[in-house]
Amino acid sequence: EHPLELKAAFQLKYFRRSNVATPSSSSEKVCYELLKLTSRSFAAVIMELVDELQKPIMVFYLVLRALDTIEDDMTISNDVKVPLLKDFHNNLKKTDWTFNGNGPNEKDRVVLTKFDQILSVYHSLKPEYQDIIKKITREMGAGMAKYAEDQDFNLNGVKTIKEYDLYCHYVAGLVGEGLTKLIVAAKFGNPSLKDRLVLSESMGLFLQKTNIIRDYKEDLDDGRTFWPQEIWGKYAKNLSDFEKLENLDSGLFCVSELVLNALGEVKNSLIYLSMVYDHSAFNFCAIPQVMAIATLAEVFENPLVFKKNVKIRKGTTCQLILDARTYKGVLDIFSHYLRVIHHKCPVSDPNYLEISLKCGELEQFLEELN
Ligand code: RWZ
Repeated sequence: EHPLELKAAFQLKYFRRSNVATPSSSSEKVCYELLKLTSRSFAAVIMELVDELQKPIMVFYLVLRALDTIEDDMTISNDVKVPLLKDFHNNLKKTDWTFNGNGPNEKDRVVLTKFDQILSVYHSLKPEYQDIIKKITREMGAGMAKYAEDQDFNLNGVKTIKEYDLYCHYVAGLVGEGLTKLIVAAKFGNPSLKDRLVLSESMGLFLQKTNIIRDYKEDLDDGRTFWPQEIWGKYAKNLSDFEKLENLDSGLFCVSELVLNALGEVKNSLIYLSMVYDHSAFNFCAIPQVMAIATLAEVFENPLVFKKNVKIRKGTTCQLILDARTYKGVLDIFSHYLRVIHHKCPVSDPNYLEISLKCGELEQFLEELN
């Protein structure tokens, strides 16, 4: 038997909201501008959120974006970076903190040079929301500091699947946890979501793992890698071997196993989505998930993964956003792309049996919900 919410959510229709943000102060206006500058896609879904959640989630996003912009900047030495990351949550107690130490080419440096504007909006939020944002910022900053200091991680990347999940927890699972706590505090989701953080963890991990698979080439060119050695080590001696055409088959087998690993998060994500009541919050949560399953189907068996970051088509993205408005629409999207993956998998793939089993299991789970 499935939780009642699954049945209930299935019946609901979600409609897009027609009103837009009406900033009531100059700092709010600056924040909406920063949001648009740093992510057009995130800005669009955040703008559609109900008023109660719009500012908290916007501030949460901008604070994490600021943290991320420090972590990402290789022109900042570790002596400066590590304490900055560890103490970042303490800046939220201030009203005037800004940071001008990013390299001139850091594209999101403006989020830090105008951080006082973000602080002004942060302090206007309900204390409950401020606490959620601060706690996640503290944990993520600590996690980022840990990885910045980890010589082995910076030289060799992620070793085991367990380490892979832990890295994804810090950079994405925690985001899911914070969003869930904000959604539940605003009474727009089932209160038991707060006690089932494994569900929000899967929401974050599904997105992060998909990005990591897709970004192979870009990350390799930047001298980093997040693919876990426990997986790629079965298929190559060095991760860069997959770039060579003669290793294409083993590269694609490796992608299969990574996709199989990511599909492990799907069940929890679908249960999570059934527990989000508010239509705008549902959209906000569902859109990235449907984009992720479409991306997994796109990278699966796709040699271009080793040449560039494979993106889904613009038109596909638009259709996905429209279809993800209902829970049934989301289930149909997942059914479709799982079938695409299932069909693409060649019998010669060493993961063929497990992929078939996983896709079959998920297709059955989806059917039971229908
Ligand atoms: C909706 C419950 C959005 C979970 C994870 C989804 C995304 C990948 C990117 C959680 C600002 C975007 C840059 C947060 C730091 N993780 N993460 C539910 C979710 C935000 C910057 C980018 C991170 C980073």
